[in-house]
This record gives sequence, structure tokens and C-alpha cells, in this order.
Amino acid sequence: MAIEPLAQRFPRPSVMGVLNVTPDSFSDGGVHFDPAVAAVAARHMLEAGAAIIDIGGESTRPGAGGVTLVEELRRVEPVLAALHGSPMSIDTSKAGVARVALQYGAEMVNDITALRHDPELADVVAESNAYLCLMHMQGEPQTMQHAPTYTDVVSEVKAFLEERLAFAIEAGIPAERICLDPGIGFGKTVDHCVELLQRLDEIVAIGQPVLVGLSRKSFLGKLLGDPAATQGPLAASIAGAVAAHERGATIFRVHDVHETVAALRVAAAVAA
Ligand code: 8Y4
Repeated sequence: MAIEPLAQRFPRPSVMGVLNVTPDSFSDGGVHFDPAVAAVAARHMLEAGAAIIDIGGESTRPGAGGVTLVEELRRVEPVLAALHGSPMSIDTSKAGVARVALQYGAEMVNDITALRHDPELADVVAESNAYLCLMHMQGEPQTMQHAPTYTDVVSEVKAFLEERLAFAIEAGIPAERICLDPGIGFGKTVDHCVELLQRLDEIVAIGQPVLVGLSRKSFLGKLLGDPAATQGPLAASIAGAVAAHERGATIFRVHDVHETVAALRVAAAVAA
């Protein structure tokens, strides 16, 4: 059970390794998803320096549809069981999934809806000792990339995160267990993503640890000149992580743990 403040448990910089447990991942080339193969990938990320593994059973890519509680549990529960004892985060918006994950020892709930989807999730987190990540998203995954609009993306994301932080604290979750996330790519154009990173210090100024996820995201490929990009390259992901580190980000949610850990170690060593 987590008792340390999040800022102590995850010193800056800490890396969160991404483990997608969706049917298109860790299958034997066909339809049979293999939790043991997923667990091996997670152990490799931990050996490479990840502080925690973020396990997600609901694809949250732009355009993705939702999954039922039963299906999401069918995907994540065998992996949670296989990784019991390792540092785990559960990427879910469902109280039922979070409850099971916390029983398997998950220490963080990563909710991309920032406690807006499931009215029971705040209580599940409050009644545990879990850490919580509150992320900004404009719209719903199905439609969020259609026409994202802001007057000032940074002030709107900041106001949203302050409001969700107050909501979580009101629900009984201590502030020292909460990190905030600008939600790079979630209802944002390339320009919005770039401005959020340029002005990340304004999000850091809220006073909570900041988590950023930009690993392989399509805005990086688009920034590099491919308007149809669906992914971004590793080099671009690392540059983004280093830039976010310089602006005060604490936790980095990434696919390429070994490379990002090395880059952030150098960035931290030379930081002003
Ligand atoms: C290629 C690679 C294309 C990755 C798309 C993607 C975040 C997150 C995701 C994030 C937090 C993703 C669950 C989207 N992104 N959680 N989750 N912050 N807290 N897309 O930025 O990786 S999934």
C-alpha cells in the first residue's frame, strides 16, 4: 500500500512503461492474447529502468470505441496476476477494473477521463492508498480529433486540471497522491500539443507533479512533415520527453523505456 507522497515515490524524472493489453498486442500472431508474453515485456521495461508499468485494456487511441467491464477485466486481470508484486498502474476509467487492479497491488489509477466517466471511481481511489493521474481530454476518444478548438489551450487545460484536482480532493483523495497530465493528443491539434509543451511550466505551476505522455504520438510525425502520420518516431519522442523534462515534468509515459531512461538521465545531469 502506497503511503509516500507521489513526488517521493516518483522522483523527477521517472518513467512509466506502456503495456497495452488489447487483442492486437501480445498475441501469438492470431487471436490468442498471451498474458505471459505481456508479463515478459513488462519485466523488460522494469529492468530497463521503468519505475512503474501502466496496464491498459481499453484502447484509448483516437477513434477507438469502448469495451465492456467484463471484456476489460478479461484482458487485464491475467496480466495483473502475472505481475503481482511489480509496480503497476491501471489505465482505466472504470471503478470495477480499478478495484480489481488495486487488489492485485496496483499503486496508481491512470484515468484519462479525470474521474468524469465513472461516478464510483473517486471513492475506489479514496478508499485505497492509490496514486491517481488526472488527465485533460477535450471530447471523447471516438470524436476528439475531429475539430479540437480552444481560445487558449494552456489556460483551458490548466483550469480544467485545477477543477478536477479540487473535485478529487473533495472526494477524499489527498493532494499529495495526485499527479496532473495535459493529455497530449487528446482533443488537440499539432499546434495545441506544441503550445502545451512550450508552456508546460504553467501546468507545473499548479503545484502537483506533472505526467506527460507523448511517446510515438502522431503529432510528432506530423511535426516532421507527414500530415497522414499515425505514429511518431522514437527520436522525436525522446526530444519531446527531454523538452518536457526541462519544463518541469516529473513522470514520462513511454513505450521505449531503455532509450528514454538514458536520455532523461543525461537531461537531468545537465539540468540548470
Ligand atoms: C501511437 C502511440 C499512436 C501512442 C497513439 C498513441 C496517455 C495516457 C494514453 C497520456 C496518460 C497513446 C492511456 C494514447 N496516452 N494516459 N494514455 N497520459 N496519463 N496513443 O498522454 O498512447 S493512450
